[in-house]
Amino acid sequence: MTGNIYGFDDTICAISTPPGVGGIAVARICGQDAISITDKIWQGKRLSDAKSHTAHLGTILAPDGSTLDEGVATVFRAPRSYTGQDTVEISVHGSRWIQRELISALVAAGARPAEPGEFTRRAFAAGRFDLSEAEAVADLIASSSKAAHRLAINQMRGSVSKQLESLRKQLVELASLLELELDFSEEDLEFASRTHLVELAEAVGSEISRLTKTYRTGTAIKEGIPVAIIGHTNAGKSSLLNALVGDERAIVSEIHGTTRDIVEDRIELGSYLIRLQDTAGLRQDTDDTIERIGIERSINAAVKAEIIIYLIDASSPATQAEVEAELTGANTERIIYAINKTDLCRNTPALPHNAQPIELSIKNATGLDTLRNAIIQKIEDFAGGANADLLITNARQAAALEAASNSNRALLAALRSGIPADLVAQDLRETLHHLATVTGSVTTPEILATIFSRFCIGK
Ligand SMILES: Nc1nc2c(ncn2[C@@H]2O[C@H](COP(=O)(O)OP(=O)(O)OP(=O)(O)O)[C@@H](O)[C@H]2O)c(=O)[nH]1
Ligand SMILES: [Mg+2]
Repeated sequence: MTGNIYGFDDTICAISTPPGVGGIAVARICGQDAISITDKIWQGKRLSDAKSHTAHLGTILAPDGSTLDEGVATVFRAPRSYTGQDTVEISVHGSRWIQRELISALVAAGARPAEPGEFTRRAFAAGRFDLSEAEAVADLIASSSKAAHRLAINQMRGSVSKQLESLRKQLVELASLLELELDFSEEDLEFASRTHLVELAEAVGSEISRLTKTYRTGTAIKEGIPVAIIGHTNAGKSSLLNALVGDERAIVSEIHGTTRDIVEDRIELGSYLIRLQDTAGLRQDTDDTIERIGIERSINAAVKAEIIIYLIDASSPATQAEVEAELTGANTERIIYAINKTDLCRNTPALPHNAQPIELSIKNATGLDTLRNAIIQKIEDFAGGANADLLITNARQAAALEAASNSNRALLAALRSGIPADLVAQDLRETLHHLATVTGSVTTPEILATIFSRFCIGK
């Protein structure tokens, strides 16, 4: 690759495996002198003579020339590497000392320690993938559940990019139809009917807003889906959190109003990472200021949660009116009703919409699997389906889509009002510009620096 403002001509090196001791550690060296620099610390087959995609056993020399380790060097020649540049990956024994000395030896031989995300930034600069795909690489590395992993892998393979490319094509078609109208405006000809243009812009607009709306679900899957346990005091909410987490995480007592603050823990359910929240019990008759603040927090948690588990004490059930009042504003499709302490009695209270509660006895550990499955099912209901693999999970992309959506709205208004084509074209260009920032075909060095600084060193 030739030099450019980012200085991609120098050779960088980093340990790409996690910091600390491991069975093996992998150092990555990348840049135009990657192979010759590695040869300086390498005894064995001369890597400069090695073919691309070949692995070689050899000895690695410390900066003072002594033997540091035996290891395997894999050679990737440009352009057939992750970054598109000459790259060597050296696997050594994973001691901290060896890792540190290996980097020192490479630096002494002429490489520079890599900045966070610098390998991926080079790959982006080489056109190996666009920005939304590069961001997915960071998500993939950070993914901690099957669902988050699947989303990231799909984005890395271009699910978002493909969708945007199809939108871009539709807008470009719209632009060319407008051009025609412009060229012949003198003759007062309208080549494409405005109705057709409006239809095109509407289709693009609804797809952009559909994508934008997936951001909430997308981030929930990526960062953990908030599930709040709500209910009256003493219903067994803290007991439920502890049972699902498998640990004595929250204080349990028979005293009403034990929990004052949100207690959160992460669990895996099915393919999803869940942020399970125990909350302060809801009750009217408390004068305790701290408890009232706690109750406000519970209501807030319920509003923000993707799923609410409303827990009822079978021995002292909440009335339907109370339940309805406490769940005002909550999305009814996201509520799971559960009735606890069924070991004491089996009253089934009337619930809003004739909902049937899940019967639990946390004391006897019954009903918990049914509850787990109900949670998974609720998530599948809103996050599953045909579009499950195409969700926006990145704030920068969501903001760009929001901006594209606004420009598209202005475009539609302009088209509908019948104003001249050259004025409409401006809104169209803006929409295209915002879409292009998602994939990075329009970008600035500052944006790139911010994005790639969030990566780990060595990626
Ligand atoms: N019999 C019976 N008792 C239970 C069951 N689950 C919880 N309890 C008891 O009910 C009491 C209240 O449990 P908690 O988990 O502290 O209730 P909570 O809903 O968190 O209460 P607050 O924090 O005050 O809102 C404790 O004494 C528990 O041992 C159950 O399934 N059966
Ligand atoms: Mg509690």
